[in-house]
Amino acid sequence: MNQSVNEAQVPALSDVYEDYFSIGAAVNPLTLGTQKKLLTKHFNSITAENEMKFEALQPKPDQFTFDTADKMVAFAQAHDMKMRGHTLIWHNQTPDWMFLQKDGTTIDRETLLERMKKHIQTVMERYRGKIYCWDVVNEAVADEGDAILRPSKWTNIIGDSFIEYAFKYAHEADPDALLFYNDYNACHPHKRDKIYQLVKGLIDKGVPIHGIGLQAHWNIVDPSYDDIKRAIETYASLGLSIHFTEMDVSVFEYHDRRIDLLEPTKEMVSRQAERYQGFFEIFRSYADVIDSVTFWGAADDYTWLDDFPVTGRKNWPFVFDARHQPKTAFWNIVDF
Ligand code: HAH
Repeated sequence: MNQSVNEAQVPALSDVYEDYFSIGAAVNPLTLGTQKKLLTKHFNSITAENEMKFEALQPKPDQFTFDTADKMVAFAQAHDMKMRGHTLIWHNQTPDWMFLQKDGTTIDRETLLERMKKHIQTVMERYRGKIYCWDVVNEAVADEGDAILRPSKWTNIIGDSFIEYAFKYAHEADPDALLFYNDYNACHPHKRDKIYQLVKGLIDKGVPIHGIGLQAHWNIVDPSYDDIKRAIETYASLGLSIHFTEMDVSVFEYHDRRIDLLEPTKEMVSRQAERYQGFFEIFRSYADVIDSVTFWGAADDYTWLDDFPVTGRKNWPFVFDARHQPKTAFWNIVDF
């Protein structure tokens, strides 16, 4: 086994970035235990990976299940961490009952708006003062084509205005919470321009929105540094706060579907380290508009990418390895 570095010589990531932005990690009930030491040392913000999604908080009509989410909020409070809320309205991980009447037919617009309002109110009021910002709407923009929004049950039943209602209800439920629109591939020019148009439209209508969340599920080649800078500048021109909400850097290019590796190649590790350095250089240079950078996990022993886009394929996307030791990528982002 490799030797561990002397813990005292490893600076805390959130201390290094104290004057720039908060440093977050997505957590779940497993990692809150297995990664506790790492989390409390290096991170000053957490996000629940799955436990605050619709299906987790209201699996059945009017039956709210807050136990696990409450424990996560308590963890954040006990360790003096901020907490981001993820996520209120999304086309995934939302139970079917939400869109159906008792007889199994689709509900009408007014009923869906009422249900939306009730969910947002119940969840946000419970965590008022404890969750400082929410991804109110997640991934509503279409990847391809000219249409801005992806078709979903939300657009089908309510229409495109479902987004305005979600933000309005969220603002009513907790006027102090910062409200975000969150999406992936937000640096790709085509999608970036659509997200910009969507959010600009909301602002022009007076919809309460305070920030844009860029998920940052990136890899060793994509997106380009230029596209990231352009995206930050484009979104910042709207006068909103920018959060990188779900950062990980896959060692595989998106179309690389090989499953033979038991560990990343030397080349993958060094390209990843170089990419992390480039990303954080950009983040630091735009720190006036970036308020938070959250990793979608913390260390290589656990990542959703072990099942995406290839089920059961190990990935190593973070700056800490599976033994929670700093990788070259870590040193590249703390030495500047
Ligand atoms: C994210 N989708 C979700 O926001 C998050 O809630 C989930 O835990 C993991 C990833 C990302 C995504 C993607 O990168 C490509 C296609 C669909 C979804």
